[in-house]
Amino acid sequence: MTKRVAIIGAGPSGLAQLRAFQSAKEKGADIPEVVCFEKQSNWGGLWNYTWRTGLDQYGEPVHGSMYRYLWSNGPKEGLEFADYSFEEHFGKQIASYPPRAVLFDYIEGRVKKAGVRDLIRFETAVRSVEETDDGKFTVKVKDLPGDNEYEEVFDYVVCASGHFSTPNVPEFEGFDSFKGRVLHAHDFRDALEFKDMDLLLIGTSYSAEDIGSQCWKYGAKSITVSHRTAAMGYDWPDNWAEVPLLLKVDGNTAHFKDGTSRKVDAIILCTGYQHHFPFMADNLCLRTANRLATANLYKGVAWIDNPNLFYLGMQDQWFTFNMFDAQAWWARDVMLGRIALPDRATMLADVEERVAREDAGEDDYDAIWYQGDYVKELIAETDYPSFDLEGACQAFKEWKGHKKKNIMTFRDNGYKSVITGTMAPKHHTPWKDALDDSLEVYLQN
Ligand code: FAD
Ligand code: NA7
Repeated sequence: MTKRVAIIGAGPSGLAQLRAFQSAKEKGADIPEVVCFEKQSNWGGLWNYTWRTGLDQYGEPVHGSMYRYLWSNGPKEGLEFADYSFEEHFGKQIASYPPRAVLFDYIEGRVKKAGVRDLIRFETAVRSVEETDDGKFTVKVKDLPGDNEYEEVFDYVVCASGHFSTPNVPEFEGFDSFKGRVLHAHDFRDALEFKDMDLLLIGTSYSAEDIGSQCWKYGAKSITVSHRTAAMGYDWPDNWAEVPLLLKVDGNTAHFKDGTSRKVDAIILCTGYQHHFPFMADNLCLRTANRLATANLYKGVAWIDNPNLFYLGMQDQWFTFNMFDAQAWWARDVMLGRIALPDRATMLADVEERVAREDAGEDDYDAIWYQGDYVKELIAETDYPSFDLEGACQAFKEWKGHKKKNIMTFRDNGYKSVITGTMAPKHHTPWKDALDDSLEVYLQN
C-alpha cells in the first residue's frame, strides 16, 4: 500500500515539503501520496498578502500578518533557495532587500517549476489531527466553500502552519477608554493610516522596528517605542523616542514606568505571536516559546512522542526559506526510510543538548551561527544542495552592522549570493524614498 502524507499549510515550509518530495521523484524515487491542505485560496503563507483582518469570508481566523510596503527585514542572501537562485528566477541578480511581492514571486517560481500545485487542496482548513489505534493519523478537514467536513487517514503528518499568526495581546490599564485605535501588529496593514499621528508601539523586536520605521517613512508625526526589557538602541530619527514600559493610558495620555508621559493617537502592540495549533490532539500539540531550540522536536523537526509527525519552521528565525528546505528534505528522508531515527532517550537528549547550547549563547551573533550550524547539520544528512552557510552567517553579521550604523539606510546595502557567488546590485532608490513597493518598480535596476 502506498503510504500517505498530509501537509498542513502551503506557506514556505509546506511548499518546501512538496518540493522535497518532487525532487526525490524527479531522481527516480518512489514517493508516498502527498496531500497538502491550505486554508487560504492561494499558496505562499504569510507572503500571500491579504487586506483582510479578523475573520475571513468563511469565519476562519485570518492567517496574514504581513502589511503593505513590507520589504524583507534581512538580506535575501540569507534565505536564498540552494536549488533555485534569485538569478535563475529573475534572469539577473537583484538588490538585497526585496519587497514582499518580489519574494512572493520568487517563492512561487520554484513551486510552479516543480509542478506541485495539484497536490494542494486550497480553501481547506484542517480541523483536527488524531492518532488512530494502529499508529496512523486521522485528519479531519473542512472544505470551506463547500461547507463540508470530511476525514482521511494518513501515515505521516507534516505540520507547517506557521507561528506568526495568532497574536500575543497583553492588556494595559486604560485601554478600554483610550480615545484612539489599539491594534496588534497582526492587524496592521497600511502605514498611511497613521500619517500625521503620534504613535505608540509596544515591543522591541522585528515588528516594532519595522512597523515603526514604515510609519515614520510614510509620514507619522512621531514614533514612541515602549520596552519591557531593553530599548533597541538604534540611532533613531529626531521624531522617534524609546521609553520604558507602558504603565497605563488615561484618555490619550500614555504613562510610562519612569514617570514620563506623552499624548498618543494610536497604539500598536508589537508583542509577538503564540504557537497555536487548535487542530492538534493534546498529545500531538507543540508547546514552545519562540526560540531556536524547540521543545520535544528531535532535530527540531520530528515529534518525539510520535515521530511520524513532523513540525516545520517552528523555530525563531534568522534563517528562513533555506532552513525550511533543510528541515523538509530531512523529514522527507525519514519518511522515505533513508534516515533512521534513534531511540527515544537519544532523541530527548538531542533536545536537551540543543536547549543548553542555545542558552549558553551570549548574543545575536552566537544565535546566528547556532542556527547556521543547525541548517548545515540537517543538509549534511540529505541530498539538499550544500551551500556556503558560513557566507550566509557573514551576510547576517554585515546586515547587523549596517543596521547599527543607520537603521533607516541598512536596506540600501548589497551582499554576495552564497548560491551563485554574484554580488547584489545597489538598488536604484534609497529605501526611505522608495514609496512604490511593486515588483515592476523594484526590478528596474
Ligand atoms: P506561514 O508563512 O505562516 O504559512 C503557513 C500556512 O499554513 C499558511 O498558508 C496558512 O494559511 C496555513 N494554515 C494555517 N493553519 C491552517 C489550517 N488549520 N489548515 C490549513 N492551512 C493552515 N521572513 C523572512 O525571511 N524575511 C522577512 O522579511 C520576513 N518578514 C516577516 C514579516 C512578518 C510581519 C511576519 C509575521 C513574518 C516574517 N517573516 C520573514 C517570517 C515568516 O515566518 C517566514 O518567512 C515564512 O512565511 C514562514 O513560513 P511557514 O510556511 O512556516 O509559515
Ligand atoms: P517577537 O520577535 O516574538 O518579539 C516580541 C516582542 O514583544 C519582544 O520585544 C517582547 O519583549 C515584547 N513583548 C511581549 N509581551 C510583552 C508584554 N506583555 N509587554 C511588553 N512587551 C512585550 O515578535 P515580532 O512580532 O517582533 O516578530 C515576529 C516575526 O515577525 C519575526 O520573525 C519577523 O520576521 C516578523 P521582551 O524582549 O520579551 O521583553
